Amino acid sequence: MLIKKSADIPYSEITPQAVYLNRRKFLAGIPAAFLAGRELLSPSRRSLAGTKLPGLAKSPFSTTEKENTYDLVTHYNNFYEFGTSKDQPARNATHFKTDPWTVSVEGAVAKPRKFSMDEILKLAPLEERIYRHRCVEGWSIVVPWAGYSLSALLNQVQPTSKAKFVAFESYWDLKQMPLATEDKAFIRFPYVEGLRLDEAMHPLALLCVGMYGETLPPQDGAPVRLVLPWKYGFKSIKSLVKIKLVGSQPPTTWNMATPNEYGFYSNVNPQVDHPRWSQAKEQRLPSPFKSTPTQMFNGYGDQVAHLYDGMDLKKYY
Ligand SMILES: Nc1nc2c(c(=O)[nH]1)N[C@H]1C(S)=C(S)[C@@H](COP(=O)(O)O)O[C@H]1N2
Ligand SMILES: [Mo]
Repeated sequence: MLIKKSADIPYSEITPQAVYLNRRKFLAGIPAAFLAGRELLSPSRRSLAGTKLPGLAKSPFSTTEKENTYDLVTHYNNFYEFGTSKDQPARNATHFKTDPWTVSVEGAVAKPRKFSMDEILKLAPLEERIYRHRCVEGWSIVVPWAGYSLSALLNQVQPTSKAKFVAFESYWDLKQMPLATEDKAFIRFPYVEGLRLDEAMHPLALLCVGMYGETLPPQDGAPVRLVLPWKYGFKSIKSLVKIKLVGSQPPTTWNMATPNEYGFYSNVNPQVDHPRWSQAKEQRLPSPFKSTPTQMFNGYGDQVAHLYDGMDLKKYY
């Protein structure tokens, strides 16, 4: 297999240092209340969702494919905490409280700590990354996300040699998410996901704080989520509250629910079918047809294929 190791581009080369420093200075000058407080802004025509994230750097990882509209991306969601149908999260998450918010990063690390949302926003320069996003159900979209590589956050806490995997956990509160029970949603809560440490450190793995140049709307995983473009969408865990570096493979929500259908790796693979449907083609929304060929690793193979060298991807699905 021919592999171009774009994964080895150092972070400093992706974003020029000047942009990084300006960004820090810029964000430092904005009061936390402004960054967090959507009430202070006049409502945009995109509902009341976001606060602008100015000065986003361009990313070499962006696709040039046509972006889906904000309206589609925010009204066709999987976020089972707010209901299991595609239109429910947009309606049920409207009042989701995402301020104050902290993300705890703990486990096999030298410097465990909690990060406030304000600290997360200032940790590294925010980039716009236009990624293909492929749901295991068969549909796909193209979204301009905002954030930076997850590795920037993980490096802050200094993973120890015991850290081999990373476990992620979503926010869960029955008062705000009355539909988030196993009997109503068929999965267990809190929603948990996991990656091998080298996958989590891959520069494509995005710690995402926004989309379409604004902070994330609740239905898309506010205030902070993962986006892993080479994996099926369910790996891209929303509304993150905990990240734990661990020594062995952590449990993951969809694998616990249906282990024969959803594995730990869940790399997009047109040659490995879901037991109940083919994965060879996808429905690129808003097209009503499942007519777009699905690409290996969702088209990110040049970047990520080396992570799986020597692995039987039918076995490690
Ligand atoms: N906490 C949580 N994260 C989640 C989900 C969920 O139900 N709960 N759904 C996943 C699935 S199946 C997909 S396809 C993507 C959808 O992200 P989007 O709605 O922003 O397109 O979120 C993923 N992250
Ligand atoms: Mo999904």
